[in-house]
Amino acid sequence: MFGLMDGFLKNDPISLQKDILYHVEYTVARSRFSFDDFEAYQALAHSVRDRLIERSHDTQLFFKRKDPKRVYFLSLEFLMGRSLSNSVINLGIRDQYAEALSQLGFEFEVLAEQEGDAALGNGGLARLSACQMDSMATLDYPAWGYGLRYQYGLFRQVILDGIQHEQPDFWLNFGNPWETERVHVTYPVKFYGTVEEEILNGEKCNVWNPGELVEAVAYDNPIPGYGTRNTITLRLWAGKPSDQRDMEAFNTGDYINALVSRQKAENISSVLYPDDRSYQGKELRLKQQYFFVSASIQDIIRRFKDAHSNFDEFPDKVALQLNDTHPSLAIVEVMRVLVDEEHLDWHKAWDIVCKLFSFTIHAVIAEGLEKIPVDLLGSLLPRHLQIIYDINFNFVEELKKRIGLDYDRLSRMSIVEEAAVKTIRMANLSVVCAHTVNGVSTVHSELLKTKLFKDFYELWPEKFQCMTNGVTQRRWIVVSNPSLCALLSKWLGTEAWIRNVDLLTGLREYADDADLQQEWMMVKKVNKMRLAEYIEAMSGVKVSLDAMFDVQTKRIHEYKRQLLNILGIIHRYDCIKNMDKSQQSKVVPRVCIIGGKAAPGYEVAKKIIKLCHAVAEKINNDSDVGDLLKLVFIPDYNVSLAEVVIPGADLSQHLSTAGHEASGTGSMKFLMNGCLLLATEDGSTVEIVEEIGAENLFLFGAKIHEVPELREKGPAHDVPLQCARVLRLIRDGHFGFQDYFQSLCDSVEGEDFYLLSSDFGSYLEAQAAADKAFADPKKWTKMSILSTAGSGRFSSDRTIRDYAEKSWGIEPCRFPSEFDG
Ligand code: 9GP
Repeated sequence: MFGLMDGFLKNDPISLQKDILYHVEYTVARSRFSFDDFEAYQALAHSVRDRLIERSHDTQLFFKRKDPKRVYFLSLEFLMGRSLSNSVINLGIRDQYAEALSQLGFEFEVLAEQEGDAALGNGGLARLSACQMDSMATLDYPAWGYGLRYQYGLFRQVILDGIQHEQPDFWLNFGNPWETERVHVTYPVKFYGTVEEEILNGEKCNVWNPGELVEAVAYDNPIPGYGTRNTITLRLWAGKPSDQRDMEAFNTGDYINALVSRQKAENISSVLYPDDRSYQGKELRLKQQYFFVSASIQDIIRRFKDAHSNFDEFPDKVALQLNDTHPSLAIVEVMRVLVDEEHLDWHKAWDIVCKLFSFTIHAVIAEGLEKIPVDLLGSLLPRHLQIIYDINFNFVEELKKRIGLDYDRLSRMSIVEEAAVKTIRMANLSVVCAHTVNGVSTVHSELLKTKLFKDFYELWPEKFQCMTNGVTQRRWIVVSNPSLCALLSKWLGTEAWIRNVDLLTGLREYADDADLQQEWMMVKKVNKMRLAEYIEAMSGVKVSLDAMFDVQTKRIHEYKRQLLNILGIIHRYDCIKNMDKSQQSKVVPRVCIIGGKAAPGYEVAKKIIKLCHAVAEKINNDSDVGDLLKLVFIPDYNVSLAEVVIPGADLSQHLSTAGHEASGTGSMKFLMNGCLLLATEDGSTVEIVEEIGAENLFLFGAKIHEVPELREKGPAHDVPLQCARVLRLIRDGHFGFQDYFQSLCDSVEGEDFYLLSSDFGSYLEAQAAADKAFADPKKWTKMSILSTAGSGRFSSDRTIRDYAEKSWGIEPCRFPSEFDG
């Protein structure tokens, strides 16, 4: 007799085969006697999804029964990448699937390559959200992710003649087998209109009569934990027209316009904004923010009300995490619902709201903080503007009592900025309301206290916390580097590190072991081969596996200083050209790999990409240089490419001008994969140094406290000779496009805001130290082993535990282990 808790689906290879063929026939609707790789992938994905859904149902029912406090992670961006490999690994059934497929004549890896990336985010913040979802599921936390289901994710980067062009990412064109559309989970979201004061049951209240109504429909994406049956949900909202409004238009005979307005509703969730640093003042962006916030809050309140009737219990059952300021309208929305719809007294509502929110900021500089013009907010969300004014009024009154009439400080701290264009400071709103304000590295958390939110820190020091970022070892070792995964389990004698990454420190005692070193180098070689094959297929450039693979992959930004890297490459090229044969024979060969997208309107970043291509063209075709130096740009860098690039890197560069990178999480992925870092003492590097020791990486450049003074010196400071020579080569047209690149050179020889010229000397020294270490394979391999061994602190498991304990106040809620499997 079948028991309800037995699990419907079996995971032996025969059952898996049956399920795959079932989906070929009935879901993909192809004959089970004839289907190609893509169709096989689709069927495979659906069979995996069935298993995820089963677990997700069990998890939700279990949560419902236990009714724990839940955390709701609100983020406008999630950079999930591919789901197949990650899912089957977390479900613990990868080998069974591989066997099932091979009997059907398919290879798991080949089918996995058929999957496109879900790129619903720009960069660091978005990929961090994805890692954190994996950790929340694995650590059994009762969590939900909420975001937007963009129809077009981050643009595809196409390079033509070295210039970046942006093309739409039609990621849903071939369907998305992972999601489930919940046609019955929809909420109306209001926009525009007016607010009227009305008397309801003898009480004055504000009634918002919207001018536009859009329906939010839920799409659920299961996120399986590793080594647990718990599978949580990432719920993404898409816009669809509200039947109510459409009917009015249809009834008045305005058929065409009614259909056009359908289109308008879908536009809300159609496109991801592709700039990772600035979103100022765009109406559609604000609409997107409110749309996802409103639907999420309605969903959260509905779930709460299913089991509770008293809002005093709300903070005992709900923690809301604001991933940067993008979802901070949630603060205002909860206030609106509690006051206007649930008719709670203002002060009581505010008291509840202040216990709900934890706020993490990912920016470093004040200019990067989001501000919304009052006119825009007032027109789109008139009731919200009133509420913000009321929150601000109460806050400023309270503040006056605490600090007196210090008008400068009052105006700096006010949520409303009275400038030429009056704006709402979303970061101030978040800090005022949140019970915790988190930085993403120790350095960043200090900057928040001493610079960005100094006034607030002095007022509420207890609110400020550090939650050093982390990445998930499931994706960044187990999925992307299976050879390293096997080696780690062998030498540690256990796979337990996949859930408890601190166990990696156990490698330290073998760092000098000749056998481990030998195996370690073999693993690196296998991964370099995979990367070299990709490079050749993509660019036609053949690279030598004996060369050091030196990688800088991340968004292109002036502060991340890809330009410094390119100037360094030109210097290396120039040196090689001026050497005789015997000197050349001592050069450590390098393959320099750069990849990343520039925001579409960011002209300087696009010029840097062009310069990279121009330099690559010259170097790669120079027979004097041969295998001693190659430069390749990897177009359209995304999560699935990162899974190939990171394991194959020997060295990775993190060159941000000190004080500009909040954390940086790429470095953590490279570190886990035994890649040595060449970096400034910025963001998370400072903590990496604490874990692995300064002797195991290559540090260079000005320190954070030195930057202001160097900038003071300004344009007058001397450009070092080596740097000047490199710039002269560019200016003289050595790499073509002479006029086009002048402004890049001017920026270094002029203001040099990002300190390329002043850091150039120490950058070259760090590069020379890296060459020297690479020439000694034993030393290099030991450093590499110690890098992986010291990477445990940078797991998102640690980050999420920190949040759960110090900020959200939630406990694990694990589906009973007797049903694991
Ligand atoms: O620039 C930060 C990066 O340093 C950090 O690692 C990441 C995650 O905290 O967030 C980045 N910020 C953004 O992606 C957008 O502000």
